[in-house]
Amino acid sequence: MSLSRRRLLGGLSAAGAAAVVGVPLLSGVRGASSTGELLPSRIALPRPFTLPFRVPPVLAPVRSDASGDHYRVTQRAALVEILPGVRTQIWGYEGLFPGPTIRSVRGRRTVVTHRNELPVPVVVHLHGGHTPAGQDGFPTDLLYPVGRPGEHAHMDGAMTHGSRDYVYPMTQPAATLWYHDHRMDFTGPAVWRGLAGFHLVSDPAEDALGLPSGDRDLPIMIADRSFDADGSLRYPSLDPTLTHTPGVHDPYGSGVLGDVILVNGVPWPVADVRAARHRLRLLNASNARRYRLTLDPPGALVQIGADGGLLESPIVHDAVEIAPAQRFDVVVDFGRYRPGDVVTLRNAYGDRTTTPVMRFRIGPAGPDTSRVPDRLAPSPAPAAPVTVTRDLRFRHGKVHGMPGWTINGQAFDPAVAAADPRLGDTEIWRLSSDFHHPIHLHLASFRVLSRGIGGPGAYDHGPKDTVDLRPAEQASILVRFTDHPGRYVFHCHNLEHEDMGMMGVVTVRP
Ligand SMILES: [Cu+2]
Repeated sequence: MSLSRRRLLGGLSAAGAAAVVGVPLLSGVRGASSTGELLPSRIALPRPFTLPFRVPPVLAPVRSDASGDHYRVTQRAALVEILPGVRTQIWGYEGLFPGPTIRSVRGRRTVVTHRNELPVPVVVHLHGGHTPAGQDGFPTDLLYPVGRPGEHAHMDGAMTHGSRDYVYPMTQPAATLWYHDHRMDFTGPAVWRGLAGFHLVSDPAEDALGLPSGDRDLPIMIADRSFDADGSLRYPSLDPTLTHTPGVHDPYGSGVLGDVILVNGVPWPVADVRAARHRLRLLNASNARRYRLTLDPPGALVQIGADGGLLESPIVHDAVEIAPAQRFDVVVDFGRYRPGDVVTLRNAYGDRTTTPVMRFRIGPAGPDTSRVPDRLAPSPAPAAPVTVTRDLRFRHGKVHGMPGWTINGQAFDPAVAAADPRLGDTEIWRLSSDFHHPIHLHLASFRVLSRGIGGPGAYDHGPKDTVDLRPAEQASILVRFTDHPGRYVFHCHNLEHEDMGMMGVVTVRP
């Protein structure tokens, strides 16, 4: 039986079971909120809201001069305490999960020297970066481990040993970006093990808005994970060395869902906050899980930014739906609560352990001069005439004779361009799906023009780099390719789908 039929039957039976036990059916024609299979933990889990929230450390530059800000990051394995009293080996940037946060200022060149002390090659992608092709982390541009040169380069890829610089011009507006591993065939397990961190871009225009800042500007990386009996991160790799055989055991080819919700690497943490406005930079760093985030007691999530930067005007939501890789910058006014109150961030798409996300404990009120102006960013420039319209179908299919995921029936081939826009051109891409596919385009942010026969959805506004396609859905995006010619990728950000073929090359012709 094919994976899709197995998955379809599994999804239907899960939906039926959900109806029987009274769990509300969620969006998606197949009755599930995420495409994937739950991988249960085999170890006792802590009670939610018992562990302290923490913000990843901000990385200090090793040098700042006229050439830009220079950083050094070593990728290595580390033993960390995620579950209380339990040691878990992670792979981390600087041995941390999440990795340290890098802060850039618009227009100031940022150079990050990555050193690979892991046992496998790595590729670093700055997700949302407007980056030259050679610096973008093409999936076969491998950085081999220190002292362990690869015997041969991957067909058609660049190759470096030990360490290399990634040079980012940062000619882009303020935004919440993130960096993560992007090696061909093995991105899912590498990110699951911890290779992900924030990269925040600021600019003077954003600074002048008066948004909550400093210790009231909180990056919030939400990622589900599962743990084995020995405390290790559990993941169903066919090849746990992550060197030869890509892919996961049946039935996880549709996506791996964990049962522990980590926020900045901490299971269901609790944060002490002042009774004042806070900016929450929500990032879904999960492999496959989608969330519908709400506050309990109910409260407004005022969206100010999307993947690629600020909205033109704030949008008030009572819930935010966030697919893998997406970012929503929201402002929450904890000043509406009384000191001593608790406010819980919940996932309406969760089930048992995946419903709670984190909790805020409201402390004393203090002076709060922050504001959320009605105008946040200028309107986007009027679109240039559209030169090409492309149809891209994201579907289950055979990949090298095995069940996998395809774009227009083709599995990823780094040597074949699935799209070849000309530099400067504006295109419309019509994307369609069978299951949930969060579609991410490198290099260029885009606008969602329509979803199905309607306009953009409630969560489609602003500059995006990842659009959340639900089952049997179609969306059109408007994208302009500027500044950088060369070879990039677009792909599903369900990382199991990406590793099993659902990626295409986009070559921007000069
Ligand atoms: Cu997908």
